[in-house]
Amino acid sequence: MHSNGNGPTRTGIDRRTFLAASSALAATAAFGGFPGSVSAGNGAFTLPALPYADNALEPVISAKTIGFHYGKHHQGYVTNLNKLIAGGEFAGQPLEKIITATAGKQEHSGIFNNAAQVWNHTFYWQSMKPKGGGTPPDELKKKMQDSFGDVETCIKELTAAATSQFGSGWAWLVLKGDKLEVTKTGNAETPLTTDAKPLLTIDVWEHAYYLDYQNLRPDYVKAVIDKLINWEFALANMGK
Ligand code: MN3
Repeated sequence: MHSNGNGPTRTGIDRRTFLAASSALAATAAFGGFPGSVSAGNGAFTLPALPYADNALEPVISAKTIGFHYGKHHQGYVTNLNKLIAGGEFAGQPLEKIITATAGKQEHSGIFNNAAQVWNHTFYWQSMKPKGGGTPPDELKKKMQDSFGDVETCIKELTAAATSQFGSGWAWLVLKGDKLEVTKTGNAETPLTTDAKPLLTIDVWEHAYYLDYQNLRPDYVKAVIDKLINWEFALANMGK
């Protein structure tokens, strides 16, 4: 994909969209929990605020990528979901309930795909942070050692899952029973519909990295794990 640079018009629009979404959300105060309760008073879902500024993940992920990925793709899933559920049996239902109720049902595939993508992306933004990566906190480190032998093997498996997922999808660190596992899912699929509890995820759809890394998905995956991955978020999810 050819980029024509940071044209002021496009960047300006993306920033305004981002800021409008953030302030609208703050105004409704509807984002009480994570990440299921993202619906506003009228039952429609709103785009959850990013947990950091759109340039906070640079240079690993550019503000331009965040502008499209969050401002266009994530917003698009929210908008589509609202259209698809309006006036129907899923209107007003919590996001996680919609996902589990529609999973594997052909007649609801549109709702499932958009609902799961809303949830997966909110989870993905939380799975990274500026100055992330590094050594996991002790409790998570011990769990990695119990489950994989050592931290390095856990990271190696997560890297391999993210790199080898064929086509669009996600790599996940999950808790299954009392052990950690690494999994990968295609398209909008999510471990939420299984007995495994998601702890963190890496988006490996091309839109997550193509502007910054083009076809070099392994470079994106390595940089995210080394420099952005939010081990504290994974640990917090483990305890829930
Ligand atoms: Mn994505």
